[in-house]
Amino acid sequence: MKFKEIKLQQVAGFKSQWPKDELCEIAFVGRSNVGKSTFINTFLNRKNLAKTSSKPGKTRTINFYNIDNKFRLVDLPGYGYAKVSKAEKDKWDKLINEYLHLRENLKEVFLLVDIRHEPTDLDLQMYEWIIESGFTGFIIATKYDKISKGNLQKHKNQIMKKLNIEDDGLIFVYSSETGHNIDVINEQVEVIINS
Ligand SMILES: Nc1nc2c(ncn2[C@@H]2O[C@H](COP(=O)(O)OP(=O)(O)OP(=O)(O)O)[C@@H](O)[C@H]2O)c(=O)[nH]1
Ligand SMILES: [Mg+2]
Repeated sequence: MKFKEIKLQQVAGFKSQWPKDELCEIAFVGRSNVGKSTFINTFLNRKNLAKTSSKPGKTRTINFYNIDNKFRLVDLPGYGYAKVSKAEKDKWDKLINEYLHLRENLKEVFLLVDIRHEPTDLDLQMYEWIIESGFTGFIIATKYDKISKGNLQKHKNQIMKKLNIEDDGLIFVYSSETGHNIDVINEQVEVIINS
């Protein structure tokens, strides 16, 4: 699937700011700094569309990217960032949870995890919610360029074990540096929006 017109349609700090049309949406969730915003940039082949940072806690609003008026990709704040005030953390958690629980346009949710690390309890909690809510349970394991290829299975196993995943076809190993698997994810997204 090729993309022509991509725009940041809406930045929402409140529910009242969510787009009101009926386009379907695919959301990306995960810990702060896992690479959600970077994924959106590389996936859409637009370098600085979504703001990214080497420091966690960059995305603080819900950002809706409109693709050819056909569907939207949704970038959310991350969770699990320890060095942020309780008030700020509560605000982000509310934004994330409200969106995930109430958004009728939401068609699929991808959970991003850093391939180097064992998923956290918060990741597990999020993944269980994703499955219970009837979403497929796709995982994007980011930063593949940071491990040696020989260790791939070990890292995949670590993710599968922690998140109780049996089908490793649900895991897309990914790198924004090399674009590894970007075409496969593109095809999957196309299937989702046409389903
Ligand atoms: N090497 C490498 N770095 C990556 C990859 N994906 C993201 N990064 C880096 O990880 C850092 C965090 O990326 P972001 O996209 O801002 O992460 P985020 O999940 O949006 O973070 P929050 O907005 O804070 O929740 C940045 O320095 C990115 O360049 C990847 O696949 N490989
Ligand atoms: Mg971000």
